[in-house]
Amino acid sequence: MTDTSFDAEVSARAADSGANATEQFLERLHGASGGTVDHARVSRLAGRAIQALNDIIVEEKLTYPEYNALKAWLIKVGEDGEWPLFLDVWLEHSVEEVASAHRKGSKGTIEGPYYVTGAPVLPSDGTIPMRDDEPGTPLLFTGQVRAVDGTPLSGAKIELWHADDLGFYSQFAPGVPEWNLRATFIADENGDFAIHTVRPAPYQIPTEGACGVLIDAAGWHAWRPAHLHFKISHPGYELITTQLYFPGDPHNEDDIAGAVKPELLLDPRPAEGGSGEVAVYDFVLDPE
Ligand code: MBD
Ligand code: FE
Repeated sequence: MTDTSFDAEVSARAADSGANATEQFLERLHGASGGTVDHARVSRLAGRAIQALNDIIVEEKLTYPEYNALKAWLIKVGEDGEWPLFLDVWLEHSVEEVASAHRKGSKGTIEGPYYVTGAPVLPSDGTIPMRDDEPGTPLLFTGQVRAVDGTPLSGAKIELWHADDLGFYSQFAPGVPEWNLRATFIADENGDFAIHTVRPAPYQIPTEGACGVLIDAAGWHAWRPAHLHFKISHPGYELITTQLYFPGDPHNEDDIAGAVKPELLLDPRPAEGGSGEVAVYDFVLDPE
């Protein structure tokens, strides 16, 4: 394969990934009820956002070329389907901080753009769907789901999704089987689970679209540390959306999405007598 065809393939994947993230988001939003518009709230939030931008323009003496570059870039974000990516990378961490500030249980963090519903359902002890030759270090992830008062949460749902060893998410990169590295596990009567998967690689957000243009122009990097995504839920308890990370990843300190918290670092150990690694983590849910 020549360098050019490799670039073309990576580029196609980035564009698909943005379009799919936009489509997935809108599909899920249409399922949710609309509710009535609180005009006072909209006026306050939109008014403050517009004022903040006006203040920056005046304080920084924004030029017309800069204003036009901004306009062109905003148009491109939409064309590339990268609003979910942009918002989840640069703003969602603050939304999550506000939303989970009252919690006493396990820490959450951002969902990101690559969650989908309807993954295969597996028992408490199972192997996530993967290819026969799935690259990467085998990882056994075990733990318990319980309430803040210590009650084991029998039948809790553990939804897990993550990138493969090359940093690609199924349903967002072509050529990956539909449910690869995505599943919902059902905890046993003691809230316990044992999930077989592979360790994901550090992940570079797609750099071929508008977000990549911004990253390049600003001289930033595009990296997120390797991470596993989860949604943990049980009736009567607050759902936790979270991610877990691996110690020693150089991007734990400078995650482009600002989503790493010290409580979310795993402590993987070499598997005894087997290949790969074992990591243990318990999820503690707040009552509703
Ligand atoms: C990801 O995999 C991710 O988790 C986030 C937050 C943004 C882009 C890609
Ligand atoms: Fe991710």
